[in-house]
Amino acid sequence: MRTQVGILGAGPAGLLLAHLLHLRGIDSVVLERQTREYIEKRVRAGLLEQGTVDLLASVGLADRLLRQRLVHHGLELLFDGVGHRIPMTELTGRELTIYAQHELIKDLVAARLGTGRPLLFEAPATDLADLGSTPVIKFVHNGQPGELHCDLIAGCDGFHGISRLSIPDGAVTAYDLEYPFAWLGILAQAPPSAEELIYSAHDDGFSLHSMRSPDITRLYLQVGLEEKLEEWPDDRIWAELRTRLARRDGFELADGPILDRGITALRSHVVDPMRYGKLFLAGDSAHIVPPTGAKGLNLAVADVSVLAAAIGEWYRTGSETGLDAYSATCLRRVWRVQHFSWWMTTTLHRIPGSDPFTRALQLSQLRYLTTSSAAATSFAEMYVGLPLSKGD
Ligand code: RFL
Ligand code: PHB
Repeated sequence: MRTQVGILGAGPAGLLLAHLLHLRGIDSVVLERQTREYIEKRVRAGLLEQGTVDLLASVGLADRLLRQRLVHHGLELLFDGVGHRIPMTELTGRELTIYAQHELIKDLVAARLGTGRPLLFEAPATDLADLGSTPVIKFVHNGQPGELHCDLIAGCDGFHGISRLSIPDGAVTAYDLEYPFAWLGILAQAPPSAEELIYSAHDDGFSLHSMRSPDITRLYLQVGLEEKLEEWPDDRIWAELRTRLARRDGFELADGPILDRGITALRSHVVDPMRYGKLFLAGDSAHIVPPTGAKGLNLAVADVSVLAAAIGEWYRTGSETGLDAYSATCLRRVWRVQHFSWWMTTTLHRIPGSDPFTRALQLSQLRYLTTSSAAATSFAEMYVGLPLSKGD
């Protein structure tokens, strides 16, 4: 098989890139390790920046999203039993969208299949070769080994993919930070108990009230790194959520059947540069942020908008300027977002083993954020998302 751009992974990065390239008349093949059913059900992100939504709408991918999304104009920071609203739209002029990642994946898969161009499921890439000259992706499909010859490879295969691992030792620098806690996330058949997101910095640990629709709540609890789902029966989850979301003005957390549950470790990770020869990394394969700032999917979208423009320029004019600038352009945004995600994480979580001084600093920072409009505006600017770079 031969194509112009070989794309590893049918997550948001890979599928959106395929679409943006198609609109530029560039051919691609998308290889996905999992089944279609699996990726269309995988519960993950929920919060999209306005820049992400605007981009999706501008390329015809947001029809269902714009009909079904929930629009938010603020969020609440809860500490010391009191909730403080940050009016995001008032401070920035931008709004936030709640729309489940797996719904977006369904829209992106449908758009790709609608073009008639290849998207192979259960087709894991197993090896990348000749990355400096004429790249080849080795993969398996229907039990048969295959080879995909291409001009360029887009490694959109997430943190556990093979692209990043195919780069020889020493060719890139990896920055990595692991946090001493994890998130237990549930999806519940229950109406949201508040109209907006609530980020709670409770003494017992962080928790987050989010949602997917008027009937479905998404909730998270900070848990220990070693904890297992079996240690968290439903009653314990709800009791802990009630404790951590409690407030002096009274708050009734609606509960209901738990539809999905999972534990995710938190990490920060950056690969620099996001390129090796003809292999370009995008999304989670190049960087991971802890979910506290809700940035991972949005960063993946920002990467591929830059990459699609650079690849388009290369095919159109032969100029490598955009391709050469790809990594540095993306990494400027990535590091800003890394800082924001790390800062939100370390401000809102209980740091195991930390002293009262650390806790006092956290609370002081939260009081500052919720009483100074300058501090709140800076926070809001990052939370709603930086504009996508020009020329995307
Ligand atoms: P993905 O989504 O991981 O997709 C990679 C795809 O590559 C496939 N793959 C392979 N395919 C072929 N051959 C191989 N060898 C392969 N190896 C892997 C995988 O099966 C997969 O389908 O990466 P991508 O596209 O870069 O997208 C990144 C986002 O999925 C991720 O950053 C977000 O989910 C992060 N995230 C959030 N981001 C937000 O912007 N807003 C949020 O509110 C938000 N909340 C979250 C989150 C992530 C979470 N978890 C579970 C990590 C909440 C949580 C709990
Ligand atoms: C979610 O709805 O899944 C979500 C929202 C905000 C976050 C993280 C996850 O910061």
